[in-house]
Amino acid sequence: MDETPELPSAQTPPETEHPHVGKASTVAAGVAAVVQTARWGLREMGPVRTVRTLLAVNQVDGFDCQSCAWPSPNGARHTAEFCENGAKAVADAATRKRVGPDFFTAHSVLELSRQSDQWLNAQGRLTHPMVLREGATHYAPITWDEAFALIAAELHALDTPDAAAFYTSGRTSNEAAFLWQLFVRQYGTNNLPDCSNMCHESSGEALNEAIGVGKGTVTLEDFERADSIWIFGQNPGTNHPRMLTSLQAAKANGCTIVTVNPLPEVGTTAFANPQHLSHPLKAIPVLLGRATPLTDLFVPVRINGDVAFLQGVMKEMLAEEDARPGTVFDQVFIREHTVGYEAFIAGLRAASWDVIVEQSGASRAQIREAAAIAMRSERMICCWAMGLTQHRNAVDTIQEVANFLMLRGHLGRPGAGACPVRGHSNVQGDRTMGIWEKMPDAFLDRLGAEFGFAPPRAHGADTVQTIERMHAGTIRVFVAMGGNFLSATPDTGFTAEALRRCRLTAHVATKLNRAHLVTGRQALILPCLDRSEHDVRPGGEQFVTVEDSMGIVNPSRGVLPPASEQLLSEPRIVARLAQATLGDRTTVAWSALADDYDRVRDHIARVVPGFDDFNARIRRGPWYLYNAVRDERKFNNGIGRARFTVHDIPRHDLPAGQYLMMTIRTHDQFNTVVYGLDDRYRGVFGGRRVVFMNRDDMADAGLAQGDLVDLTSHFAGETRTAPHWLVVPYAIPRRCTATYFPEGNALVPVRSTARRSNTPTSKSVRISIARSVGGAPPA
Ligand SMILES: Nc1nc2c(c(=O)[nH]1)N[C@H]1C(S)=C(S)[C@@H](COP(=O)(O)OP(=O)(O)OC[C@H]3O[C@@H](n4cnc5c(=O)[nH]c(N)nc54)[C@H](O)[C@@H]3O)O[C@H]1N2
Ligand SMILES: Nc1nc2c(c(=O)[nH]1)N[C@H]1C(S)=C(S)[C@@H](COP(=O)(O)OP(=O)(O)OC[C@H]3O[C@@H](n4cnc5c(=O)[nH]c(N)nc54)[C@H](O)[C@@H]3O)O[C@H]1N2
Ligand SMILES: [Mo]
Repeated sequence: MDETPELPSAQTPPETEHPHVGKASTVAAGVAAVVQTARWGLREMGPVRTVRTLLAVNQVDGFDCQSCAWPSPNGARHTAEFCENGAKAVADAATRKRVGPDFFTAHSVLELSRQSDQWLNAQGRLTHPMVLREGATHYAPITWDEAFALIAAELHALDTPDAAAFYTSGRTSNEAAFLWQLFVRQYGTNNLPDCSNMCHESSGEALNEAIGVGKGTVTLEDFERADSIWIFGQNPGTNHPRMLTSLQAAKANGCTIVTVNPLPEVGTTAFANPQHLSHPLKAIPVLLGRATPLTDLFVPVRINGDVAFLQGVMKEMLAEEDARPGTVFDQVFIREHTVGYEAFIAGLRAASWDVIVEQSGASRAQIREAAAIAMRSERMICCWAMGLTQHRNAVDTIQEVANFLMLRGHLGRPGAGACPVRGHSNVQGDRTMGIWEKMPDAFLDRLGAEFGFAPPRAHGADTVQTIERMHAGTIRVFVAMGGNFLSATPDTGFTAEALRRCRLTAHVATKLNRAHLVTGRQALILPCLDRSEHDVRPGGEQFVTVEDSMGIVNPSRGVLPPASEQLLSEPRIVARLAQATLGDRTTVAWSALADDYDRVRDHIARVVPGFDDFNARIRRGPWYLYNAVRDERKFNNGIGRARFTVHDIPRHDLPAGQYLMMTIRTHDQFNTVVYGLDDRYRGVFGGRRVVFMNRDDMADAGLAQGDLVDLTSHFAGETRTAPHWLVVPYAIPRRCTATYFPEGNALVPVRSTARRSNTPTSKSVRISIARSVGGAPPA
């Protein structure tokens, strides 16, 4: 009988204890956040290092926080310019624990794969380049030279450069990203998938067509001036905590805040600013646990109910405009700066109230109240994140937000605009630097001219296409600059098969993760410096730069000694890989660039628009990149005008027993990096394998809190099942459910993606729920 050897597990193992459902925090941040910050810092770094490290975060002469992309204030910065979750991210990188060769000798890959995601990350910083040779059970040390030679040999063995893919996660600095895409294009492919493909790709696609800028159009100063801020599909209390400070300031200036979300997320309902603890008077309410209620109107939409809701609001506004022409819509802006208004209005008239109310999940009264706020708002900002970008019709939804802004001319004037809130701290900068599988020709022209070569023009593979091509055997070498391609991507089982079919998978990384364990025939771990660490090169002490969510370019300078002497910086890793791979074929002075990042910036200044005089300017401090919509009310989308677009309301006619599932983040994780097992704002403690359900749906299905269920997703006639989830009753609309990312990813079908942006539909998965039978794993 044939014995198939056991493969390393692509999933975190079953939890040994059930999560415990307790009282959710009623206030975001506050004293608890300060206590948590200290706890995480001390646990990973000890007292001296904690103080030293945290004081450098987001300071102009320190390093950019590794967590989210929310901007730091332009003027005076607080001594503590970070949040609880930023502190977790910093502590996670600055930890004193180490994963070196001994660790890999002691544990086989199979054994490591049986540990949880949290355990893997908690072992510490990677210190040495490691190789998993064909057939080996353990990673073994390898020299940097051998590692680069191995990748180069595998790349040379391919029939075409398009049989390799080069992934980027959004922590990569501008300098490293610029070199990375240059290397990849000199090698000969545009296969540059990135985390943005799973994140704000839909925003870029929608906005580029609608308004000619693929990014947001507001600054922090606009936040202070806005009279209404709308937050769609975003959980800032957990994922962008410093945004709460901006919202609180806006509110103090009289701004009305509308939150549109299936869940009443605590951050947007009640916030106690921990920065006020250093101010005797302001500290009193914080210490008493008293909070500023941030949201004025909460609209509990159904999952993917946003187009229906927005059309309802705009239909109310249209009725008022019909009654008193010229008083609601900005007809001058519409006439002078837009196209498509007539068709758009016809579409609104045709939309049915029954469908709007049923599909949005919002009541007529809520829609009317929202419309009243919109009609009196002179300066409106719309924010959004993954709750809008990860659906089949995500691009439509975001264009509906653009329509909403255009009606009253809220583009290109102070206090108003679009604010897609970015995730990773430099995901926006990476795109600006050319990390995209389909960079426009104008960029490729300048890149080619600067370095004297002909960049490939055929579009490359995005993240989902990379998975499909690895699975089909047409992409055979996978190299990642950061991230966790196995666990962040959809369809974990399928993606694991895809990775296993590669000849080589290689990861530049700071911490161990599951993508290092589910590998190609051979695998490499290439450990790099973290942003918090000194980077000393022959050209002196180096710094890098990042671009935040509002298009501000910031310097970032490490303050800690490197976690190991073996570590190389990301720019240096790229340079040495390029030299090993391209040899005499290259037209780039790679080692000179890696010795002095000023030289990289000089190239960037000539290739990337808006970076003229980069070196001199960054030494004067952070600056705003030019934004045609914000700065000049110009719409460079080919027609020179903002474009109204008409969209159908998506219909989710779920058969009995089926639900929509969204996959969301807890308060104790950064994407696939699980720091802890609590989600204190939602009252879940000590575990992550839960499914949130509406109480009435539970009653109809005969389920009670604490029942164990199996979840099955349904797509295009296929099913995928993931066993053993604990049912948790929650304030979530009927027929809507939620699980946590990345555990829920096994249920997201790889081919279920957003139209046009090809982003996995991680927030709309159709599932059915069945009581688990047989052995429940947790004891
Ligand atoms: N601490 C911490 N910070 C982070 C991250 C992290 O993991 N941890 N991740 C970073 C990254 S890469 C990103 S992209 C951002 C992510 O930031 P978020 O987008 O806030 O993250 P999610 O947890 O995916 O939350 C999505 C929110 O959308 C809501 N939602 C889901 N479906 C819908 C819908 O159909 N309509 C509406 N209106 N709402 C919906 C959910 O209830 C939830 O509140 O955060 C960044 N910052
Ligand atoms: N179901 C579901 N899936 C999702 C999402 C969702 O909401 N639901 N969200 C999607 C989104 S928005 C995103 S952005 C992606 C995230 O996808 P990724 O960016 O691929 O994933 P991360 O978990 O952020 O990557 C963590 C790893 O990055 C490495 N790392 C950390 N810092 C550095 C560094 O400075 N340099 C290098 N080289 N490596 C570093 C560490 O080894 C760590 O283990 O996931 C997507 N997947
Ligand atoms: Mo993201």
